[in-house]
Amino acid sequence: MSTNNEGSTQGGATADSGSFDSLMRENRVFPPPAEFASRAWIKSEMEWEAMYRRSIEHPELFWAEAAEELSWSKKWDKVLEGTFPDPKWFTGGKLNLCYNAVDRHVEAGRGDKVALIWEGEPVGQVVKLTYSQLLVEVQRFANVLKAHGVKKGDRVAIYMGMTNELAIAVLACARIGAIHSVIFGGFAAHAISDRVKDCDCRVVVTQDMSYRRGAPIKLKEIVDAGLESCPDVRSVIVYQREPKFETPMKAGRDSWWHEEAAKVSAECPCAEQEAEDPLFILYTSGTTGKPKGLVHTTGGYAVQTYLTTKYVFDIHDDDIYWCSADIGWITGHSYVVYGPLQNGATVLLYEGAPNFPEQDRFWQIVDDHKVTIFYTAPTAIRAFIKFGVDKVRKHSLASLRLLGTVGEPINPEAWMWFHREVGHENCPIVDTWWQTETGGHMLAPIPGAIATKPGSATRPFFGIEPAVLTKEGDPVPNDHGGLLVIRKPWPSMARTIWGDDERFAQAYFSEIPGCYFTGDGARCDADGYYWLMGRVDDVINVSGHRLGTMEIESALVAHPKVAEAAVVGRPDELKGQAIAAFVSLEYGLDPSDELKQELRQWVAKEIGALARPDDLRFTPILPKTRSGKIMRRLLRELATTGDIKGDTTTLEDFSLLAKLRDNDD
Ligand code: 6R9
Repeated sequence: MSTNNEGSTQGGATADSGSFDSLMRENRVFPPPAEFASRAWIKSEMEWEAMYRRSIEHPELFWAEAAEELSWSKKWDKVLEGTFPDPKWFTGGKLNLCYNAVDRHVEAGRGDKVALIWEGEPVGQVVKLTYSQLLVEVQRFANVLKAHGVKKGDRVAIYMGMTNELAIAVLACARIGAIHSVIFGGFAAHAISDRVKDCDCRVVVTQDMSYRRGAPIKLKEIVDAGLESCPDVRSVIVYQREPKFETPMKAGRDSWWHEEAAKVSAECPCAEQEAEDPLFILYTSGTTGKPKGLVHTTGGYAVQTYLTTKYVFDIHDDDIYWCSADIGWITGHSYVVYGPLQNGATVLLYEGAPNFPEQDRFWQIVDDHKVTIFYTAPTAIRAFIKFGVDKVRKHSLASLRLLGTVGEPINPEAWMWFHREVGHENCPIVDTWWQTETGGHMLAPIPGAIATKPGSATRPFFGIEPAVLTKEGDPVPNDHGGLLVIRKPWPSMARTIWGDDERFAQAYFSEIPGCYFTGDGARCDADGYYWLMGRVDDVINVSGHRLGTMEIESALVAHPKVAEAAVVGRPDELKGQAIAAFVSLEYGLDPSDELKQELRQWVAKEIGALARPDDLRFTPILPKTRSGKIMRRLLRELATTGDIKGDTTTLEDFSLLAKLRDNDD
């Protein structure tokens, strides 16, 4: 394990716990519907087998053929050079990803096709942009960035809500070779300043506000608070989402997007990028307190996001594609923006919450826009189940032909509900396993070819060689749990952590020599299907969002009244995992309900509402081993079951056990 905390695994998915074997086995199998398969890119398991085998035996040929479906201004010399931790893909090749996502469709005469459909949260606010219109907007904004001094290789932070302009800002960066660093709009001011400083952004793009459950989220004001400690930021460009709100603007630093765009030309050539030039940085939680800025490069990322979108979503020209993830996460980067637009798809973006103004908002959107492909998170599905079946049954949903899930393991009940109530038993469900680090899908069924099993991410994508191993690196027999690793480099893998090659090598390639270590536990069944079992490190997954327990602990101990804190995940029916915090206060301070609320709120303010602890308990001291390590296993057990029955022999202070039990609320 990458952490030295005793018993630090989350969710019990360890290679040696034996707990896998007690899990119920899921035996249902759903073959691809015949009609779906008949018009799919890949029509049978036999066809898939042959392609998969070839992709593993001749990866360079396979990926070169995929790359040829995109536009390169100079062809690569070599498909793959080197290996973990530092492989290079398509070296010598030159391309521009914005050109591939936008221009080439216009040049091919498809400029009138709708590229983006934006649905605002207030009902009735819809803006559609064709590929030609998108091209104009992207060029204008690229010129705005240039006018603000942004050059190739510069980092641009983007903190926005779900708007067409967010996609435009991302594409404009790609167009001029600037490296975007999108910060999820739910993060707090502190998280913004950390990220802006870590990769030294001088320009920030934001918007005045965004709607969430009817309430305005004043994004610009959050940016202002974050930038108080970032004096190097010289320009803040603000998209005006809602003119009716007053937005504070700082003279000399802030400007309005629409005013700046009116001053520049609508033509901006694409910068020629080397295949290995960085495209973006995206921060994600790891096992330490500091989020990692994962760096993705251009060529390999373009190819794999293009190809996975084509085959896993079986995307065709007449599809209306909706991925409900925010662009602020990797899913939004790869499967709202780059993957579908490179395929020339029509992409729907929704600004707001699934339950606003009513709990059937998503289904209303599906029917209104005749969505054909719908990709969402298991946590959303579990919320829909809770809303009651009448909400979904009110709508036709007849346009849907494919469903997808991502972000966390899906429980078979939720899978079956999605299949029955949303898919009407004739839409394949693609459960896609992948990570910020992998850039694109790694395990996922090809829907016309691979039968699905509820709860399994099924088989590897082409060119991907997964394995389930013990901590020592030995293969684990079928149907036994172990650590999920990837044996060979793939094109869309992250290349490093911004400014810290060593941490990158250490975090992902030192655990099991020669392999990429995913941080996930899994088992593989006799049919070669993978079943994900959750994280095996100190990362917890709350509603499909990754959070490091150490990050939350650091936020807690930053509070003047907190002496020490430990955070663990516990199972939660709706969110997958919930956050349980154990806090010991500075000497002489008394616990109180007010303080409990204050600390929960403090974390929300420091990191963002998604990190607010669900439970917070005070304890005089934290349970530690004799060597001083926090016994998270005990805390997890306590948070999950309310008691401690497991092994406590290494506990340093046994009198603490009684106190911990007493404190159980
Ligand atoms: C794309 C994304 C990655 C972690 C990953 C795993 C979990 C994602 C999953 C899944 C089971 C799936 N995860 N997809 N677990 N089945 N289909 O979510 O990236 O935010 O980096 O999270 O999410 O634990 O390691 P990211």
